[in-house]
Amino acid sequence: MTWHVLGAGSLGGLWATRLSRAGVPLRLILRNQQRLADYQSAGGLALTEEGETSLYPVPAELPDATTPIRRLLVACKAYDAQAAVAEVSLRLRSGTEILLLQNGLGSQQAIAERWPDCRCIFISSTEGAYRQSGFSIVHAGRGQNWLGDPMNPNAPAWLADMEKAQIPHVWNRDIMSKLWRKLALNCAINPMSVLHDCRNGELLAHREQLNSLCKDLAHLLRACNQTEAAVGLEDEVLRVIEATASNYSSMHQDVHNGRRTEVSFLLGHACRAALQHGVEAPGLARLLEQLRAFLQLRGLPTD
Ligand code: NAD
Ligand code: KPL
Repeated sequence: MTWHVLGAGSLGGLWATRLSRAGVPLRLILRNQQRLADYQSAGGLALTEEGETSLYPVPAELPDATTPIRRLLVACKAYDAQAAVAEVSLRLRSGTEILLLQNGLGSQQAIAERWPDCRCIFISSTEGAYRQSGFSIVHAGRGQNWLGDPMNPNAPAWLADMEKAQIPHVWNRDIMSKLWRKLALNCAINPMSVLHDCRNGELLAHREQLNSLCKDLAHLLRACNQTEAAVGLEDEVLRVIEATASNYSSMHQDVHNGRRTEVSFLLGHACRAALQHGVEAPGLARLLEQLRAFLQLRGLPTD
């Protein structure tokens, strides 16, 4: 069955090139005629891995093509994902599988609710990729992809395509726990790295604030029935900070490059969940307020 990849950016490109070289049938869906023309002049997607670059002429089309879509990988940012799926909604069929490769939470649930006849698979990824230019992607860091369906624990047969394409993956029967845990790590690390304008390692100078944020986050996770995701949270936050000490967090990189952040699906989502569950999380609320003020001052969207 053909895969359609919506969002030919860093991670979408990384998946598409590996599927393509494994001979898996796939098509890219590009935003508009201009982007399609640019893609055609580039001759395909270029992937650089360990210093070697190869070109993959993956066929591409526009959202309004008329062929049905049975398997759709959505690799847009969380704030673009729902609108992107809406652009191809006439092509979706009952039972179409939508693979949602977004960081944070909120965008996946919105899509699953809006297209209830599709099977939505949520993905949490720690792979690293960035775009060097238009359609040139660099595979920057090895990682893992956890996939799961909160409504159906059965693993789909097409994981064999991912195996063939050597895309690291694990089927996870409790994907919500994985996504909440990652969200909590991102809430503890990313906003502070932006506000202190520092690399992850330098956050160790703010142990008290990290400790109080982790308490709020663990309390919130338990209130959201995510008890397992709360276990040992602070220890893991410290481990991640040490392991990524010399890196800038993804949110720091977004701000530094003047790009919109995914705040609404990370700390924003945590604060909305706290309100919904009546959880007192003053440290999280203050951090969100400070982050939004900081983004506004730099002319960046606060949602
Ligand atoms: P990206 O900005 O590199 O790519 C997103 C692509 O989606 C862009 O090419 C954009 O043009 C396209 N797009 C947006 N709206 C579209 C539409 N309506 N139709 C067609 N295309 C559309 O983003 P990314 O870095 O690949 O991130 C995708 C998600 O994966 C994010 O939630 C991010 O947090 C997460 N993530 C990224 C990495 C990474 O290393 N890049 C790692 C882990 C998680
Ligand atoms: O995922 C991350 C990010 O930068 O987005 C880490 C490295 C875990 C920091 O939160």
